[in-house]
Amino acid sequence: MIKVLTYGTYDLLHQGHINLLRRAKELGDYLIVGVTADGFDQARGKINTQQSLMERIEAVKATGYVDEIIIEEYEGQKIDDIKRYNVDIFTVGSDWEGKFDYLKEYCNVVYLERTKGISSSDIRSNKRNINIGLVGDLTFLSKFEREGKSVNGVNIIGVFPIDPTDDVPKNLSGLDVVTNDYDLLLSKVDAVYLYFNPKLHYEYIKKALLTGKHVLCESPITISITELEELQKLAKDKNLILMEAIRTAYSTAYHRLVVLAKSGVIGDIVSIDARCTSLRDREQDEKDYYKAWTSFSYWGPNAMLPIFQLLGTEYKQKTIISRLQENNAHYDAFSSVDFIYPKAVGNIKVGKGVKTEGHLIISGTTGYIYVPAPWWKTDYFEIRREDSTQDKRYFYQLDGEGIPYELVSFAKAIQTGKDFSYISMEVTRSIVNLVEDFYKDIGIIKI
Ligand code: C2G
Repeated sequence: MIKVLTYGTYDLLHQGHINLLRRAKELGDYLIVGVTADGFDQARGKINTQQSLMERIEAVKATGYVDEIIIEEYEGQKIDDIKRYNVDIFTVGSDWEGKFDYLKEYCNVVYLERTKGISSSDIRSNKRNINIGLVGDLTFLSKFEREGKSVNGVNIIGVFPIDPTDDVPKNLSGLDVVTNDYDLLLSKVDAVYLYFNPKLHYEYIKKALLTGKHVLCESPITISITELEELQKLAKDKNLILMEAIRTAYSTAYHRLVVLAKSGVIGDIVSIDARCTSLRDREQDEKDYYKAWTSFSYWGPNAMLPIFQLLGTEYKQKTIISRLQENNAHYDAFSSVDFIYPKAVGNIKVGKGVKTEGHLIISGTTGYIYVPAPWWKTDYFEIRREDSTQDKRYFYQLDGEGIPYELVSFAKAIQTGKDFSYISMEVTRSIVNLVEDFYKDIGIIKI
């Protein structure tokens, strides 16, 4: 009996896949198909598969050509599978020509001609194809474009440098629409991404929503709850998406850490310590109207994220302590916030005028999670215990800083009208609440 083996994602199964499976089966007597697991697809850069693994398996089964289905989960598995299942022929489409010649050591390798003119990517991008315009600080937007352009079906087509004196970096100057006219940008896109001084967010978001455009906005969305509620209502009334952007929430390692911690691996969570600092020229910060984040508004949302996501937003008490810049009552060079919960505490330390270790430590009753600096863009964390032989390390592929996943969620939300955000409404509200207190100087201890 000749055993044939092939692999694939088989997202939105189409004629190309069906032809391949039919011809693969014709090569022998028994066809085994390895369907790629989501985690492995993500690791190899396929991040916006539309269907779940089960849906894809069902579709492959339904072709009727397949005798056995296995799941592909790790790099190098093909060699193991060929040996394990006594495979005679490995086959794959001609788009992989030459790539699997190393398997010839174990079995025959056949590249079957790929069906022209059809692909999952085409089907996906016909479905969505969302044109996005970037607005704000070009240094960051340049990075956003580099990471975000890999996302299938999302086209970053324009940029509006909010500060007219900014030089447009190379990768942005090549976009279709480079303009100092916000209205013009809005007229050319389906959605905007905003990254600039949060004090100015409100008017830009409102204008975008009023012109029927979806908005992805860097956190904090606004600096007042009233404004947040007004904008959320406006978005809802107009069937538009208004989504908060904190890329850490979308990075694989951070997301896994949150679900692990919630599942009780370190017992009850008793304390969370999150620190984020980045030294910056303070004078520049104060002058820079469009980029004038305070330490609190710049780092606060990111640092509060694990506290609100793991301990909830119902804290009993909070204390904000800010060390202010001399002669400037509004610029905090450093802030520390304590949150007191019924059975736990959270502390953040943030600063642009101070440097400290940027770690995240989540302490529980049976152990703690340690994420080394810079935890907000880590690919790695550890679970540590009293008995250090029980320590465990977790490594993940870092796909940029989470921007591609954030964009995929945004695009899915636009497409389906459903909420795909990794950040709950309560967390968004609580962040704005704190930022509002900060800007309005409510209950802040100044030093
Ligand atoms: N295919 C084809 N014609 C198309 C599209 C795809 O013949 N128009 C083939 C591919 O060459 C592959 C199979 O269908 O053999 C599944 O395609 P995908 O779902 O895109 O999976 P792919 O990423 O190519 O997976 O490591 C090898 C991979 O597992 C193959």
